[in-house]
Amino acid sequence: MSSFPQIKVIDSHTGGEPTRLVIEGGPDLGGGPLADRVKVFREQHDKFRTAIVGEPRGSDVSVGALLVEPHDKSCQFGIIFFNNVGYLGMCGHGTIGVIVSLAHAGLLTPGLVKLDTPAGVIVAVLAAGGVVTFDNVPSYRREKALPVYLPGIGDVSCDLAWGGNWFCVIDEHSQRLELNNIAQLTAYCVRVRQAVADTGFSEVDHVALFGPGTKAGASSRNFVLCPGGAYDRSPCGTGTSAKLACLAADGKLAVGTEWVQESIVGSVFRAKHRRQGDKIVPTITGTAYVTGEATLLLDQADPFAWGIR
Ligand code: PYC
Repeated sequence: MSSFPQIKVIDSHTGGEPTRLVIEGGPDLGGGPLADRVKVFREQHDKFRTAIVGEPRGSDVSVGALLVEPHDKSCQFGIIFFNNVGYLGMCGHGTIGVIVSLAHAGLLTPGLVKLDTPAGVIVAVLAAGGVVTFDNVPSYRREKALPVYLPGIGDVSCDLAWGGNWFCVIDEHSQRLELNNIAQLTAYCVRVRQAVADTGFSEVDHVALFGPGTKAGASSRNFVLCPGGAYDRSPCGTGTSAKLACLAADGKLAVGTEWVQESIVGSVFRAKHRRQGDKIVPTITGTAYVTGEATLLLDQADPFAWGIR
C-alpha cells in the first residue's frame, strides 16, 4: 500500500470540456457558506488546486470540482469549482459533469438534485443517458454596448453580463469562429479582456464571441475564452446564461423560447429562461460522459507533486 496522500477523482467531459470531480482526499475547508470556504481553499490550500488540475496531472483545460458538505440544508451536495488559475463562482459544463459523475459513483439516482455552490443554489434534474437540466443562478446584463478600442482593429462593442461568472459578450467581431482559428480567436479575446479591464471592469475574466450556428437547429455558435487562457470546448453554461441575459434585455428572446447554443467544437447546450425581477433564470440542458476514475498520488519526493506552480 502506498503511503502517499491519495485523492480520489472521477473525470468526465461535457460537450468536450473536461471536469475532474474530487470525491475523497480533498482539503478540509471547515464549515460555513461556500463563498467563505472558497476563501479558505484559496488562502490555505491552493496547492490542492494545482495538484488536481495543474500539470503534470491536469492541463489548462481541466476544471476541478471539490465535493464538500453543503451549507444550504436543502442541498444534497456542496461543490467548489476551480481551474488552472483560480476559482469559479459557478460552472455550467462542470455542474453537468459533476452530477453525471456523482451518479456514476452511486451517490445519486436520476431525478432532482440540489447543489450548493459559492454563487448560489443550483437545482438540477438528472435524466437517462447523462442528460442534465439545471436552473442557473439569476443572470443579468450590467453594461450594454461598452465601446473598447483595439489598436489595429478599432472600436469593439461589448456587453458585460453575469451568468455565474463575468462575461464580455460580443456579437460583432468579424472573427472566424472555426476550430482551425483558435490561436487567432484566443489572441483577439485576450486583447478584448485587457481593454475591458482598462475601462475599469477587471472582474470580467471570460470573453465570449457569438456568431451564426453551423449545426442544424443551432441558434448560434460561440467561442469562449476562460480566465486561464484555455478556450471552452463546451458551449459554456455560464456564458450561454450571460448571452441569454443580453438577448432578454434587448427583447430578442422571449421567456420560454429555446436557444440552442453550439460550441466551437460543435457540441450543443439547449437553453431557455424565465424572468425573476430584473434578472433572468436560465435553464440549461447538456450531456456529460464519464471518462475515468483515478486515485491521484502525491509523492512528497516529487518536486511537482503539487503541480507546476
Ligand atoms: O460551462 O459555465 C461553464 C464554464 C465556465 C468555464 C468553463 N466552462
